[in-house]
Amino acid sequence: MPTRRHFLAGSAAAIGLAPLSAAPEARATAAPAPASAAAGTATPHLVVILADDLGYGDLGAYGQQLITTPRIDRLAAEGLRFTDAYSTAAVCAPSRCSLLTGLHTGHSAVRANPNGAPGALQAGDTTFAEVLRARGYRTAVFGKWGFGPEEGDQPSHPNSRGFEEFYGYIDHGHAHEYHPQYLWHNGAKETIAANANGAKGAYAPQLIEQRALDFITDHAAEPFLLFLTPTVPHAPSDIPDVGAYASRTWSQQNKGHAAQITYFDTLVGKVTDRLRALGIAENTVVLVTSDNGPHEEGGVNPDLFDANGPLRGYKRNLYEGGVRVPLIAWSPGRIGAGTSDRPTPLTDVLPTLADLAGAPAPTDIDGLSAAPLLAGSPDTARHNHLYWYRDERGVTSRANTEDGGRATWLAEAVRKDHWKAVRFAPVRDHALPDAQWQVELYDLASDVGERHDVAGANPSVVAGLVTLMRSSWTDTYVRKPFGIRAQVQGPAVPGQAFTVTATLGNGSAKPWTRALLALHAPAGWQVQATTGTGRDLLPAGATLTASWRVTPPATAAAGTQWPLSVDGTAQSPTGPLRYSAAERVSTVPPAPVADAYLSDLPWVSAANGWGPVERDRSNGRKPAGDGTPISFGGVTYAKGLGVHAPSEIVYHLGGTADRFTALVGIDDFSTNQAATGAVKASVRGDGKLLFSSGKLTGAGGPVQVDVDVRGVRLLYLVVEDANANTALDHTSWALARVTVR
Ligand SMILES: [Ca+2]
Ligand SMILES: [Ca+2]
Ligand SMILES: [Ca+2]
Repeated sequence: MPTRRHFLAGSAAAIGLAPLSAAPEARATAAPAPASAAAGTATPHLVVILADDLGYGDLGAYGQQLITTPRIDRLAAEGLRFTDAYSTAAVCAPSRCSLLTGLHTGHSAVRANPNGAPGALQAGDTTFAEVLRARGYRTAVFGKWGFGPEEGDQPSHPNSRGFEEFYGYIDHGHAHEYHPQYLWHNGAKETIAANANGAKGAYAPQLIEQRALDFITDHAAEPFLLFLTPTVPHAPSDIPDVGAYASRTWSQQNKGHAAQITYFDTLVGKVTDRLRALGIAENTVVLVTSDNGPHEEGGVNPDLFDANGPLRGYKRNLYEGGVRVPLIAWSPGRIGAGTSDRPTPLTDVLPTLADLAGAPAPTDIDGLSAAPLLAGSPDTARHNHLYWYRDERGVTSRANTEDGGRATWLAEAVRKDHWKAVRFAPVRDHALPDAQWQVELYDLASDVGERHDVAGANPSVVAGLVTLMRSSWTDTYVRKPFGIRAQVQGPAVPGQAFTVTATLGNGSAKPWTRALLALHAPAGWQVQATTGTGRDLLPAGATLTASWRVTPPATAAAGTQWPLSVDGTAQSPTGPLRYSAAERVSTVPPAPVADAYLSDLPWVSAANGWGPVERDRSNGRKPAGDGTPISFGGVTYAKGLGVHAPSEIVYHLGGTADRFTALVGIDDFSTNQAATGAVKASVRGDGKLLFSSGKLTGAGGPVQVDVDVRGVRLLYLVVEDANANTALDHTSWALARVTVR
């Protein structure tokens, strides 16, 4: 169905709408910042700087002897240094998902690095940017995003997840290039000419740094969130100049690695220098941390630098060295100097930022606010326990040695007080009975290096921690509605109504008042609410749902995408809120005025299970335009549509057509490979079933379609799998054609 569901906060999505055709009125509905947040000196600027693979022992403030990090060391001396901070995973993608959403790896959407398909944030994920945007924060992420797909305008893109501005890498693998051919700016690729043809003319961390510093300057007068995620010191150890390390006797990789860490330190210093130069440092909170433990990739030797300090393990291990990370909270006007040993996972970042900003946060997250601790209060909530889950295919030698050769095994860990349990499953199945897992227990109070497994002497402690592992992991974690979610029942037929539905969810802990939903459509479109759109009181956990009938004028341009936006506003105990969902609807193309093959007409929408729908050829493989001629039993057809289950193509007939005819079946492209393909084809008119093929197979041959479509406005050609196996479901609608009276 041409139905799109988005879930996002703030007017961030307005950026994604930029290339749309004329509809300036709707574009102008981008949410203004709520007045109280925009004006407030009480509302701090927020900066989160995330290093990539920076180990617990990589900073001078955490004991580093060989690499100099004077700027961060100074922040650590002036601010709050955490000795027991943790990433929620030992590799990039799951760690970053948890940081953004406040869910640990037993609940989060992305629990592993990409393996085949990229991990993606979901429409129901609420990031800290979405939370802050609702209170009027200007939001940006610069650097590595790390969640696919590598496309603009999709739910896992930063612009769809609350960040108004993005510059950097969408894709996890692309982020391994320090001299990329392009970086993304919002929804578009920006070519980096200096790196064309393998040249190393522009160092990406420096391009990213410049955007970040510009963002601070541009938004110094309003509350902002800057999420800065440079790719250093991740492998490879590329850097234009190894600086002070040139004279060392180390390998070039180790020199480059040390220089990357010092570069990160300099970057943090430039950020704080900029904040001071603008006079806003006192009212800014800066967090500096890392996504996982130190790596040993690309020839880097973490042991040379004692990159994990006193801890056991590296990136990829659930032992402390893989997940315990530096964390420094600095704010000259708000945070006193000190050290905290509170076990603090990075899931706490979302609720902490929300607390600092006076923004409601979802109650169904795993993080707890550490804002009272930053303010010096002893009354900061503590976690009952911390949980980690690992499902990785990647392996490196030191990490594998520390894991006793189990680096690719499914693993879990729990820390409760001074106890730490780690367990490994010999089969990649979380449901494996507890007795088959290999479990270890360490007493961090006396053995922070996890060298003495005391599981045998403490069976009841082990049993208790294993119970916590079991209860912490959920296959699919169902979220409570938070913020706004909209659904458009398109397409839009000029002169006819379609339905838009939106829900505002108060997933926070406190009641909201004066909750209101408002739909904004292009000028000249009629919008008629068919339900109430407001509630005086929206209690914690409650939702407000509204529907509208929206009618484009009969003169609306055909075949055009139009923006729609829904605003959900309310008053929270800490101030006004505005959540916005940006949607699009397409007006249908013109109806046919003469007999035509469908492959010669523009469609309304086309969904397909394997690459795009092909015109006048079979589906072929995944790329566009690679299909062989449409063919059944050796007979070829010059006209038609090549698809692969599951597929749905929608055409606008506008009530002008008479008959639809086609020959539908499993294409020879499939049959010539194997007898696996089996599908069911159907034709619907305005939602009414007009034709159903029964099971189609290569051996059974194609079926003739000949249906009366008089009065039908929207024609749906649907192909579904029919044997619980979508392999080789290449299906063709040969000679698909409408006749017009
Ligand atoms: Ca990393
Ligand atoms: Ca193809
Ligand atoms: Ca099938």
